[in-house]
Amino acid sequence: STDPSKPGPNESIARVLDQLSIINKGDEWRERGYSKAAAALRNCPYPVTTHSEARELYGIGERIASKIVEVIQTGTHRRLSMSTNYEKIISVFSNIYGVGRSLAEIFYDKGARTLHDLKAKPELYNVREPQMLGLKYYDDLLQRIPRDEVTRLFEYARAAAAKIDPKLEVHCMGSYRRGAMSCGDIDLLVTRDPSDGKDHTGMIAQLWDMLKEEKIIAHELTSSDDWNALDAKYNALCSLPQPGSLMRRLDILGVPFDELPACLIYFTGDDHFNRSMRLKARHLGYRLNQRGLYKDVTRGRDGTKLTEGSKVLCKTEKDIFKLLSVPWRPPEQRRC
Ligand code: DCP
Ligand code: MG
Ligand code: MN
Repeated sequence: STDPSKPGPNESIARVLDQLSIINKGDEWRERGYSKAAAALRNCPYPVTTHSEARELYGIGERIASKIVEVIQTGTHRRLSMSTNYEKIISVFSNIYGVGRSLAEIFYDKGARTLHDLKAKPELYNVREPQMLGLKYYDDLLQRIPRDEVTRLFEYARAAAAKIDPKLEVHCMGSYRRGAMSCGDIDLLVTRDPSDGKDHTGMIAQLWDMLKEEKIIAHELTSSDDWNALDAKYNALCSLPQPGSLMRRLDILGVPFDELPACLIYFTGDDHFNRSMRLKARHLGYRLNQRGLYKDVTRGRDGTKLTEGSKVLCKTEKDIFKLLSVPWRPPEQRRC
């Protein structure tokens, strides 16, 4: 099928690379290499079948291209089939939403070996609420979300926002803004231009309540202490209101309007691109984070920050690229 909303033709290879990335957690270079390669494969609209086709993709080097060929030929990779039972179990546990490698190891050390063990005796293994949801929707949450479904969920959020205040802005960020055909979650940014004297205080909480009423948001995971803060942050599980829809992860981030340019860069990613932008800023004596670009930051000899510096006024993402002498890159090209 050529439907762009469906997961791409290299999805199964990308998944094996995801697994390799998880297995290599802690070995930052390998972990990142595999996740970059998985992303490159997901962005490739045609099926990759040979070493040279793999090599042509951005971010895939000699070594990973060979692995990809091996995955294509054997359906899995030697490192995976040889991986010990321990590694397999840790990998299954690490795939539970809200469980990192260290918690997976704790579950193992306490004697859990299967997802069923954790579900059957949550008290024994000290499984908490968010992880219980992760267990309940384990299969759903491992599925990528077709772009078209993200669009529909985004439309619900936009329609709700328009009812709250016509000037309330909702942007769909992350891999979606980068043009991905499928996304790991839905990332929404909420802000409002306060030049008419009104900001979005309290509006994210209203949006949240509306989406709960519409049965889009099914489970709240975490939220900020201050629901009314301009930078309130929420995590939830959501789904389309139609029966049979899969449960998806939703991130909502409120942003003070003056922080929008830096936050657009941050929340668009990808994380490798963000890291390179921050490094570039550092080399030029600036500091870039999700709140803004700062100048005159003084650092000690070991690189630790001595003063915060002062915020540089930026009205758009392009301003920040310009100040950092980085040629403009539209979101679709923000991959390193
Ligand atoms: N981000 C970051 N560093 C992190 C986590 C996130 O810079 N450790 C930024 C870049 C990401 C964006 O936030 O692109 C959204 O985070 P996601 O984890 O949702 O990642 P993506 O949306 O890029 O990919 P996915 O499709 O897997 O959700
Ligand atoms: Mg995302
Ligand atoms: Mn996210």
